[in-house]
Amino acid sequence: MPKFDGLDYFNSETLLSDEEILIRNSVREFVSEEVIPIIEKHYREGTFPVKLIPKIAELGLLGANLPQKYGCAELNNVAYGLVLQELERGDSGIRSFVSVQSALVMYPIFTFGSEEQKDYWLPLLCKGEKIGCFGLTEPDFGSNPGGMITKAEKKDGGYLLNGAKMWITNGTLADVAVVWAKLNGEVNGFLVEKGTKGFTAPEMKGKHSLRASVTSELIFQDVFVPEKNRLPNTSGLKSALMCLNQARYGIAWGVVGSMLACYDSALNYAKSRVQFDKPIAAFQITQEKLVYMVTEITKAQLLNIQLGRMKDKGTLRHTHVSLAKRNNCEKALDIARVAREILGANGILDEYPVMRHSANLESVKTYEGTHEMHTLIIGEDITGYQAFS
Ligand code: TGC
Ligand code: FAD
Repeated sequence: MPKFDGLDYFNSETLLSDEEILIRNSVREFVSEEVIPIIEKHYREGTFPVKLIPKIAELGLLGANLPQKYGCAELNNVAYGLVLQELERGDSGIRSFVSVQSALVMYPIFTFGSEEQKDYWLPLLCKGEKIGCFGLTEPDFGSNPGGMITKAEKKDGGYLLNGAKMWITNGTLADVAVVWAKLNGEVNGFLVEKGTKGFTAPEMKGKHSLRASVTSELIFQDVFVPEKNRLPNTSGLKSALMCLNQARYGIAWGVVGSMLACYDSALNYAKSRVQFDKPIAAFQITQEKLVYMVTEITKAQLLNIQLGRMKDKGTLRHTHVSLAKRNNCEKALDIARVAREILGANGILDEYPVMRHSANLESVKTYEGTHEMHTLIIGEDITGYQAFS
């Protein structure tokens, strides 16, 4: 396979430190050598490549922006973003796995957990010895998680959990689920361990998107959760939404990886495919499509670096993350579709990564807040009018 050099039309590398470039390049190499050769087979078979988990952990990619105290790499947020960008060049399912483990399981334990919970879970999750999932969405409450009906009732020594979650990434694989449920009407976070009586996590089948990722239901029937497994520092729905900011941040970076994969495929194809005695790259309409891709990739790269620097400085607001997630997902999906056009009929084959990225991006544009929800979140921020209820 030819070496992947990425695209850097505006020399955005000059905005990165040597360490950030080194980290990006080592993940890029890992993806070229270990992910791309196997991913189509997993996608076709609808399986997640679990054998990559120890390698991902060994590279320090799980909870990579969390403290070294727990065994994590303690990267800054730009380096963390670059990791996710490179992983998603391989497949959104691989980035999703890492996003969920890092942003939606390790982050809430780190932020809302007790010292005992942090000391026990974070090192195991960082080493990939335990896998986690995040249960917020329910069959009847997707964009509006505040309406959730999953309920916790106080009992001696703990809580009784009843309800169901749906569309949960890593659910069936997970040793521990971060579950959001209402206790006396207020949303709280709980750690529900695999094997707990009354708790099941059947895998959902029939996906045309994110096929190399496990998506599950979580079902709770009188599940007893001991007091030590409640996240003590959560305060209402806002705590769950804080976790979403971390994951949305990772998605804003990740989808640039999909854009790069699609652009690279389309450019190479356009230069080598001859019609009417010319490479199709020599036709103006093809050039317009390639220029569109380069423009949107460049804008997203610059947006992400500023987003990351703001996150590191502590000046990032959740509405900034919404803007980046919304824009980058939409542009990534547009780029995937345009790349498919350039490849003509070949674009639908799994010999090329384009259709897989395109199908994946339908989920990525939907999860972690749909395009419409992010429009309304930003709309409220700039007008002061809340328009989603
Ligand atoms: P609302 O009244 O607006 O807000 C309640 C409180 O929370 C504050 N807030 C946030 N805080 C931090 N981060 C955010 N993103 C926040 N958004 C809101 C807000 O200021 C308020 O604070 P306070 O102090 O005034 O109490 O709440 P609402 O119930 O009206 O809902 C707001 C809405 C619709 C924006 C929110 O529910 C939402 O974002 N909905 C989208 C749902 C979503 O994104 N679900 C994602 C599920 S997880 C997932 O998809 C994982 S995919 C993983 C993978 O595989 O990669
Ligand atoms: P709905 O909320 O029913 O929305 C349907 C449509 O209506 C959308 O277009 C939406 O934008 C629009 N809509 C809704 N309300 C409004 C409004 N007020 N104004 C305008 N339009 C509106 N969730 C988790 O908790 N954990 C996970 O790990 C997880 N992983 C996922 C993995 C995959 C592959 C997928 C596809 C989803 C995953 N999700 C997960 C769920 C995801 O977060 C939800 O699908 C998402 O939040 C949207 O909810 P919904 O699908 O129920 O759509």
